[in-house]
Amino acid sequence: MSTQTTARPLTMALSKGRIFEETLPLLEAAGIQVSEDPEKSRKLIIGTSNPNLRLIIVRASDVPTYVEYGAADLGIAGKDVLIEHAAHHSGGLYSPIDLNIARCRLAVAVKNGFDYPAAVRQGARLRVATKYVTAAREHFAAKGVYVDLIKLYGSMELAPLVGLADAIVDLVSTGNTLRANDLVAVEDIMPISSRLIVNRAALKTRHAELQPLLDAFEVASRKAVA
Ligand code: PRT
Ligand code: MG
Repeated sequence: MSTQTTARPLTMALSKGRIFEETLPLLEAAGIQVSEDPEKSRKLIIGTSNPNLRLIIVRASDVPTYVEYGAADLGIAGKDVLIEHAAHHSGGLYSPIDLNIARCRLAVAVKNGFDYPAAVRQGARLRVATKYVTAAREHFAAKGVYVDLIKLYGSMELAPLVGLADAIVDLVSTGNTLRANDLVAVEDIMPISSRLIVNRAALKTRHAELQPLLDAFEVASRKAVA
């Protein structure tokens, strides 16, 4: 068997913003510098100091798609994104490492003053707006609470304020967004962090190139938590 590497460098899919920012120190710990800042440059393919590694910049919710189809060999995505992706895809993804970055929690929130426990006790059918329909459906089903889920793509915080929904399921980190909109978190669903994901075929065909990178990420993410 040939030990030669394939012509295409390893390709890692990342989203701009918090995931990119929190991945930079992990890359640096692995001895990898990024050649451009995606917040400033408009480039979607970014080189690194490792000639066998390039980054592609995609929407957070598109990261699993690039990795599943093999257009990227690996990527970093939030558990929230992975849960929603898994509901519609059959699993060409391997998710070996919790990087413990971009941490937050998935929670149920309502307008200040809305008696959520009473609504649940009374068996009222709740209207819940969310981008995270799979996670929300599973949460309320496990509680035996009937909900009508309303799919939104962003700004969930607005829904209870204008009568679109009784509650939202959204990510909360500092809680500032909820407070600014007179909402309160009433139930935690799960803690969220970002995972390294790897294309299953690449894991076999490019194992020798991928393994040192996976090892470096594993070590760096453990240090980040300690
Ligand atoms: O922004 P875009 O529509 O392109 O996609 P995205 O919102 O999915 O991407 P991005 O970059 O905002 O988030 C990427 C990942 O970061 C998510 O998939 C989560 O896993 C993780 N993450 C961590 C968060 C947050 N913390 C977070 N606070 N993602 C979103 N938020 C939002 C939240 O939805 C709410 O609107 O920030 C607001 C609340 O923040 P606080 O600090 O006010 O509580
Ligand atoms: Mg966002």
